[in-house]
Amino acid sequence: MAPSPSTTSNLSRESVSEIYRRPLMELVFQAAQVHREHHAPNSIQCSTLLSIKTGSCAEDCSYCSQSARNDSSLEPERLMDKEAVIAAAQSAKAKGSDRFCMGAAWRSIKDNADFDCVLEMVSSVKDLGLETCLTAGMLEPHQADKLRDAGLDYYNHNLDTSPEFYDQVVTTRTYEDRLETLAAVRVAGIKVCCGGILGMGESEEDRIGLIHELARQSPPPESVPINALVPIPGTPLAENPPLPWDQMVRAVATARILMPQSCIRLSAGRAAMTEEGQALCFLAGANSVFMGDKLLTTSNATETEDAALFRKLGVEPLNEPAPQGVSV
Ligand code: SAM
Ligand code: DTB
Ligand code: SF4
Repeated sequence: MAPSPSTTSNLSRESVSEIYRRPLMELVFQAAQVHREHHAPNSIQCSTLLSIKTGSCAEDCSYCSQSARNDSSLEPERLMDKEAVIAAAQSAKAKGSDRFCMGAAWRSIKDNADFDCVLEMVSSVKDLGLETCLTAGMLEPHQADKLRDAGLDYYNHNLDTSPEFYDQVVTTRTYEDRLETLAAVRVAGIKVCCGGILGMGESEEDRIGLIHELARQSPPPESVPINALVPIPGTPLAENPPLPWDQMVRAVATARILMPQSCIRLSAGRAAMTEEGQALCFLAGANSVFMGDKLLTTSNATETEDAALFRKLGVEPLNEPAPQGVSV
């Protein structure tokens, strides 16, 4: 069955812009109120990422270390063994993650032995009592059905930026392609994880445009990763200046106000943020992070740093970490 066209609400971009540009203290206060109405304010959803297939990707995403077109000196790796993936998921659970997100550097999923293996990985991770998430490029409706049947809870596929700026970031697949994949995920009954990247040289209007596209999906994505560009040597965006901290706070707060039920994730780029910047984002409604020393190919905030920050803020992972030395 072909996916139905994605449904969108009549949310206007002007109304998103009005929220995004409110005085910052007002904006954070309002977002914090919305956050408290819909979520436990001291609880943080923690996902762990694992790159199960790394590098040699056919797409030309200008931010990415894994594109074969970028000279990032990354060593490509074949699909990992299922046993190694299960071991990583067990360790993530013991450290306090509640969701395990597997990333494959594929342009799209193919109906082949590797996909069969990924289906087995999803089932095995699910059997550990973790939520499962996969990000593996474009997919078709029958593949989404197979993933759902294997136990996939979330599929991550990002819009990355506004429709207007998109062509300056990726040329090998269109915004429309991305929306089609998201529709297939939705129709299959898998929850949608969809967000974008800030700091790629886009304007404030583009950041507003991205949040508008996310928030007008009906229903909006259950999970919204907001990444700050991690500039990677050898990629076209390697020398981009860092995102001003207030832009991240504005984006989080606006997303929280417009997508009150969603999980808003402070994602890539967190390692470069100050503790104070992260704290303001949590106050403004971010309620999820990637936990663990590594994202897919780059470093994350370390487990030690996160434990210290969580203690200072009085926030806790949804899933209590196991006592040290205990495997679950
Ligand atoms: N190939 C799949 C895809 O593109 O959907 C999955 C992997 S891809 C690495 C997942 C997402 O990570 C991208 O859509 C992008 O938003 C984010 N990402 C990748 N490289 C990044 C970087 N250097 N900085 C920030 N976010 C990044
Ligand atoms: C998302 O939005 N961010 C994650 C996840 N979805 C797959 C990936 C971040 C990747 C950062 C760069 C890297 O480690 O390669
Ligand atoms: Fe490939 Fe995904 Fe990286 Fe784009 S973001 S180059 S699709 S791995």
